[in-house]
Parts: sequence; structure tokens; C-alpha cells
Amino acid sequence: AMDWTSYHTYDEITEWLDSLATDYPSLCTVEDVGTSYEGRTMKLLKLGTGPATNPGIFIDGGIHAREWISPATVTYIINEFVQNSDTYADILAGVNFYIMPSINPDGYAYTWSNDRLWRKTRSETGTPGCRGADPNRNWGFHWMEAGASSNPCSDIFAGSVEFSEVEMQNVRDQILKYQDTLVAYLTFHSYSQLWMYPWGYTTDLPSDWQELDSLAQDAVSALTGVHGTSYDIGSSTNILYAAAGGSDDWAKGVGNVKYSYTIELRDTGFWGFQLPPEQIIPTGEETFEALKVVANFFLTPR
Ligand code: 0X9
Ligand code: ZN
Repeated sequence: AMDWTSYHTYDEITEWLDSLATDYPSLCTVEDVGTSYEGRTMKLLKLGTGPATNPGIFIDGGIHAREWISPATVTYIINEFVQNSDTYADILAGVNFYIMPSINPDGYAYTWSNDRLWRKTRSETGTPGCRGADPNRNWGFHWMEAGASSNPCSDIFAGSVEFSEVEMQNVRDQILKYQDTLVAYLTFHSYSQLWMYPWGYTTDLPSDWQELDSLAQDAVSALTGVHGTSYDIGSSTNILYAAAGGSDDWAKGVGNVKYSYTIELRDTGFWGFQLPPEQIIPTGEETFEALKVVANFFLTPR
């Protein structure tokens, strides 16, 4: 059974998603959206009670294999909505969530079986002993222009071509499928406690950055209000580093999703990627408050 007092394997997460669709058919559905390089099934959960024309929020987690708090937080969010659907009836009736908690299944499985700190996918590169591309350097918008490597042995290897990684093709195709309704794209990483918006390929800011900044400020205020956790806000190049080929830049630049955010969850480096499981619930609680602010922002007044 699922819980948020420990981390869970890819298979456990996948089976839990299927069980939700069986147990709460009026709230959510699950769809197979493709297969990973090593053959794992990738799933997307649709959550919401309103029409398909409602504003959509796309959420993913686990793009970097070792960032375990990300799938744990995304599943926490799903569970919170499903278990308290009466409390959140307005949100669920007014926006649709399209959620993929673990979009690098092979890498994630490898962090359980072989190397806890693996980051990339697990595809063959042609260089023996050097597998995988950085899935967050692989997206086809200003690909390879900054902070990415053409060396297959590098942890920031961008891939042989843009969208070389089948897992990112699968996520891209889902964003395109719901593109007409999507108002926000949230991708969860760790760590550093940052709420970032584009661009990641340049120090330039998008023309509408003040709107993205303003919503981020409101979301982070709510987050900090729960346990006092502090976050920095800004464009990813300006507050972290330049890195092209990220999913956030593609969602905004090609997918045309206005409010595109990369959220670096807890902590600021004491535990780093190996955040103790005791912090899953508090991280989930504060992140959920931030997500509610985002969702309420898009609720059609009625
Ligand atoms: O480098 C990354 O992909 C992200 N940081 S992490 O430590 N989780 O690897 C930040 C990505 C920010 N967005 C872009 N650079 N587009
Ligand atoms: Zn990451």
C-alpha cells in the first residue's frame, strides 16, 4: 500500500496510480502514454470533475532520477486532492490536472538498484560505460546553446539530437495533446528551494515575466506560511545557472504554456538529494499550499 513515510519504487507508484483510477473513477483516469527505453510503461493521471475545456495544469516529477522528493511530492499532491475531494471541490471542478509523477522511469529504477545518485536516463550512447542523456537538456528549444554537454559521459549530456530520449518524446506529446487548455506547467526537481521561471537558455527575461514572478511570489508566500521554509524566486538563468534544453523553456517557448515553472524542492544542501523520508509529508504539505494558490489563480469565477 502507498504511504508518505517512505519513498516508493516506480512499480509501486504506477500500481498506485492504476488503483486510484479504479477506486475514484469520477475524479480521475489513468492513461498509458508510452514506454521507456527499457520498456517501462509511462502513465498520466487526469484529475478533475469539470469539462475537458477547463484550464489545465500539467505537472511532472522525477525527470532527474536521484531527486526522490519530487515523485514523492507529486504523489502526495495527487493523494491530497483525491482523499479530500469535497474540500477541494471548487478547484477540481474548475481546473484539470494532467500529472506524470515519474517521467524518467529507467533512471529512477537505477537509483534503487545500482546508483542512488544517478541523474540521467539509461539509453545507450555509443560510448561504452557512458549511458543516458540529461532529460532536462534534451528538449527542443534553443537545444545545446548553454550549460549542456555533447559528451555522453557527462551528467549534462544533452543527447545526440533534441528529443533523442523516448521518455521526453512521450511527455512532450502529452503536453501537445492538452496544449489548447494548458495555462500552467510545473516540473518538480530537488534541491535548493527555488521557484523558477524561464528562461534557462539566456539571461533575458520573457516579456511577461512580471506576471510569472507575481504568481510565484503568491505561491511561495503560501508555501513559507506552512513550515517557514524559504524559497528564492527568479528566472532560472539568473538565480541558478544557464542551461538550455529544459522542459520549462520548451513548455513556454514551443508549447506556449504561459506560466511555466521549475520548482526545486527541499532542502538547501544538508541532505541534498537524499532527503530523509521524514521530510516527505512536510514538503508535501507546504508544496500543496503553493499549488492551491496556482490553481485558484486560474479558477473561472462563478
Ligand atoms: O539543471 C537542471 O536541470 C535543474 N536543476 S537540477 O539541480 N534539479 O538539475 C534546473 C533547471 C532550470 N531550468 C532550465 N535551465 N531550463
Ligand atoms: Zn533536477
